[in-house]
Amino acid sequence: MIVIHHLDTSRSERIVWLMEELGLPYTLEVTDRTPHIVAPEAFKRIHPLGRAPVITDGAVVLAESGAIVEYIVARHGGGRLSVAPERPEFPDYLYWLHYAEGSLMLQFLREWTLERMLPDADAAPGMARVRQTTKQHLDFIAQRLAAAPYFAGPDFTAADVMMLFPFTTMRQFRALDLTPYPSIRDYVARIEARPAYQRAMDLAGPGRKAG
Ligand SMILES: N[C@@H](CCC(=O)N[C@@H](CS)C(=O)NCC(=O)O)C(=O)O
Repeated sequence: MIVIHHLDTSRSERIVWLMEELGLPYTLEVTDRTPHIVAPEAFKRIHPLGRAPVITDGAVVLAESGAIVEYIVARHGGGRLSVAPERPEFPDYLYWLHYAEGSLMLQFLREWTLERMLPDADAAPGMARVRQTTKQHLDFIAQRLAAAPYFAGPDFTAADVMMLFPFTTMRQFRALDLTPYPSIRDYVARIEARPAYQRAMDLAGPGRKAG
């Protein structure tokens, strides 16, 4: 049985959502953030970096949300919500699944960290370029969602499970104005209507109702 170690208001909601989409059994262990909004030290007993998500699956201890998503889909999902290598959508599937953490979250966190560290961030050298890079990412994503209903193409996949968090729960930490991006707003609304997403948010979203 997979155990999901979930940190309140965090990326680990992705894994709860994935399990709900796949209809797989799991145990959810929820940990609250400290008053400094980080993970408690005890999280390091599960994985040395003390970050969420982490899953255990028998003897397997696995961190990093993208790796966990690929692991679950491949080992327990029978390939559901992934794209087979021979399909034309396979490169897009891989790209967006990895882009979510490898590029987009990195950029959002870079900007957010600078805003928090610098008393007048917009006066700092290089900040205009950071803001411009964020806009470039958002334009790029908006273009993709204007051309396809889901990131990998016609079907909802695990790439969507990776890509949603920056546009939903991440906004609890840092405002993000999506007014100029109707294709992103429509996409978020469509995903938020999914029953499995709603179940996952009830269990592990920022306003979780259970426990
Ligand atoms: N790239 C990693 C990021 C992991 C990460 O930084 N998780 C955050 C939660 S969203 C965390 O555990 N923060 C707690 C802390 O900084 O102490 C992933 O996708 O799993």
